[in-house]
Amino acid sequence: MNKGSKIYIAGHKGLVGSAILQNLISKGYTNLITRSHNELDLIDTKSVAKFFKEEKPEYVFLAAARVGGIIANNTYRADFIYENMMIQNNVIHQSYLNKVKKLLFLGSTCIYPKNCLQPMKEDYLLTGELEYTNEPYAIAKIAGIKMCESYNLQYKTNFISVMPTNLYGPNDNFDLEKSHVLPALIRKMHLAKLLEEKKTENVLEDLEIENLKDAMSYLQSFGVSSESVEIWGSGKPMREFLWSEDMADACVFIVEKRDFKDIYKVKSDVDEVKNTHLNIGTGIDISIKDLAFLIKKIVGFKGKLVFNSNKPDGTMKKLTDVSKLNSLGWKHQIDLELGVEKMYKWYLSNKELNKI
Ligand code: GFB
Repeated sequence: MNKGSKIYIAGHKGLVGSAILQNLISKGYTNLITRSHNELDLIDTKSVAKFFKEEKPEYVFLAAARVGGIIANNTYRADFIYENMMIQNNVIHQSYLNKVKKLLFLGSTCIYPKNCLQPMKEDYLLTGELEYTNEPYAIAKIAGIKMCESYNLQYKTNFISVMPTNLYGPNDNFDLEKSHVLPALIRKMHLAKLLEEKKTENVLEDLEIENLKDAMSYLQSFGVSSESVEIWGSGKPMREFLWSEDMADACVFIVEKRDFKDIYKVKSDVDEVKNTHLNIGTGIDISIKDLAFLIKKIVGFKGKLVFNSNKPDGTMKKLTDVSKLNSLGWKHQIDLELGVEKMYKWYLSNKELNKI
């Protein structure tokens, strides 16, 4: 990939896509193509085919996906499987037809079995039952890995699948119902702190609700008050978190410097080729309870944390084995405490972007 190569970033407004775009700009890449959802609906096969035929990108970062936290995955099960399968089928197949030199497909570590051996090595894919709450999303992402793998084997393409652990960072989704745990807890504790400090004007502004009564009943439905914040589940699940800009750095590093054959070495023609994807993470995890107390400290909320076991825990532990990634020459930079501080600062200066 050279600085003038034509590079398409699918999903450039999302958490990882926006970080990949910024990373490429900062490294001096000049020929970057993006399309908003309104300009190009990636679910629409004909529009995607037309776009690839006209633009002929040389490199593709496939960061467009329907994503969300545990409740969103469990509630919109049909949307998660349909939209993700359509997006990846369209973009991967058109990348093959239009001779894209290298494609990076982004998945998620929820592809691994619910009771997977820990830390999770790439080879543990499809060795057990999946976690129920995100099974449709995981099946779609597994199909994406298998599609890249199969195209590489049959058509000699250079499509690489990377499986990031739980990500957080600028442009994250802070919706209290649909978001992932880290942005949700930052926002909940921030709102509780505002209530604690009796700054009701700021609460209304944050929620974009005019009437205080409506705002209070909305917050109550999420267990947010001046005295306490509700944490879903038991607090016992362990999660690993990676700063999205680190993730973007890993993605650009891989596309710049590594090929499919570096990540997976085919030994002979009769070799069974599988598990050719690459984990991306820090290799360090934390319990949801400890994460909640860390966020509480950074946000400065003084009240109580209440654990609600009527909400799902999801997978109890999903820690990535990052030895393959480290052996390729990449390691994360931002540790969790610094990341949460950066994330809270980003939230405070970008609140107008957050919708309830
Ligand atoms: O981040 P999260 O929604 O996703 O939840 P998953 C992680 C853990 O945090 C779960 C707990 O045990 C939640 O019950 N949690 C506590 C909360 N309070 C909250 C809260 O206010 N909001 C949220 N969202 N969680 C998703 C998958 O799983 O992670 C996707 O569903 C994907 O498929 C993604 O893999 C990265 O880590 O459980």
